[in-house]
Amino acid sequence: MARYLVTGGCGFIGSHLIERLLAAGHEVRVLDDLSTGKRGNLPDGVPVMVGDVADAEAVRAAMSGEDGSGVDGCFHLAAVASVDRSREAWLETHHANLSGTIAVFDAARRANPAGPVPVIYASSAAVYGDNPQMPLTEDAATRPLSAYGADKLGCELHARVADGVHGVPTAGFRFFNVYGPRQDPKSPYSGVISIFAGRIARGEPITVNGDGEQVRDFIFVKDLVRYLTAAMGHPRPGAPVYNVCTGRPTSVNRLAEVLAELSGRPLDRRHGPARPGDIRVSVGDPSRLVATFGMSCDTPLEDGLRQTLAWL
Ligand code: NAD
Ligand code: UD2
Repeated sequence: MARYLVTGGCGFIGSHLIERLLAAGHEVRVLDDLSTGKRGNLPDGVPVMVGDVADAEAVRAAMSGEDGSGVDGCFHLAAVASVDRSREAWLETHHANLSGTIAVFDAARRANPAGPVPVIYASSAAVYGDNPQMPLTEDAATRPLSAYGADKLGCELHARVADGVHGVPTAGFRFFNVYGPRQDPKSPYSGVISIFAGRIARGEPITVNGDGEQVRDFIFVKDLVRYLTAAMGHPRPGAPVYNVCTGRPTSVNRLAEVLAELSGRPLDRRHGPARPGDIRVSVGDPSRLVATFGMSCDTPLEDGLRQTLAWL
């Protein structure tokens, strides 16, 4: 059994990852500033250090632990996970999203007397920006449109430095649109599925931005965390990155219709203006993921949506 640090562990994806790590018998501790995460997302007894991932001292302390026990690896998920927020607070989100990642890589190289420990970190499909290739393979051109996407691309570049210069093994995962239980439906920065699911379940109207024919590749959170844990078991040289996606496109309109059908509620759909800079098509090619880890993201959208609605 191993001991891991999970940054951002009180958040949506982090809490599912921790559930899986604990079920496998691992020991976990968390560094989180509780800006969007909640302690209540985690079972009692998981130690949470409240601190900023961009604070190098806090990250070092979290990796070494109060008793100096160290860790066998780090899952790095802490970030301001919002494109909109990165527009409003450019420098502040940059600290969390890129400086925080460098702080994690830096601490990982000194985390153990035995040598650097692996870091599995969250990147994003936002690194592709407006690249219209469909589906997107990992070697498609990266051209981020947002500070969020630019910082995630920066994380991938620094992962190469971590690996090549400092011997820190890493794996980066370009998450496409993740959904599932515990994605906060009340946050204005939340994903479309949790916003629509919450509103439809309460009998409230939903607002579709633009014509609703933009498409996304929605991935169920419980599928995603299997790759993170698998990657920790098999660190690979060369700072690899992987799309985490299904390869299946779903339009925003279709999503709204399926959610209304599953919840047995009438659909009150209104159209608002298109979101500035909204990406039209974002669908990933999961071939590298499947070939490397031998499993695909197989939860059908309707099953994942049912589980999401049941949680509300
Ligand atoms: P989330 O907001 O639920 O989780 C992020 C966690 O990080 C929260 O617990 C928050 O309190 C914490 N955090 C934020 N800033 C911090 C800081 N400076 N120091 C310490 N902790 C901090 O979001 P999520 O959806 O669970 O995202 C997890 C990761 O996945 C992020 O890196 C995000 O960029 C990435 N990601 C998410 C999606 C998605 O669709 N949800 C898509 C692509 C990438
Ligand atoms: C997602 C991620 C982001 C980044 C990006 C990668 C979330 C919350 N954000 O951004 O972190 O990784 O993917 O490209 O998962 N929409 C509506 N009405 C609403 C809300 C959204 O029509 O009330 C539309 C929105 O305009 C967009 C689509 O739904 O076309 C998806 O929006 P989103 O905010 O869930 O995610 P996205 O793809 O912008």
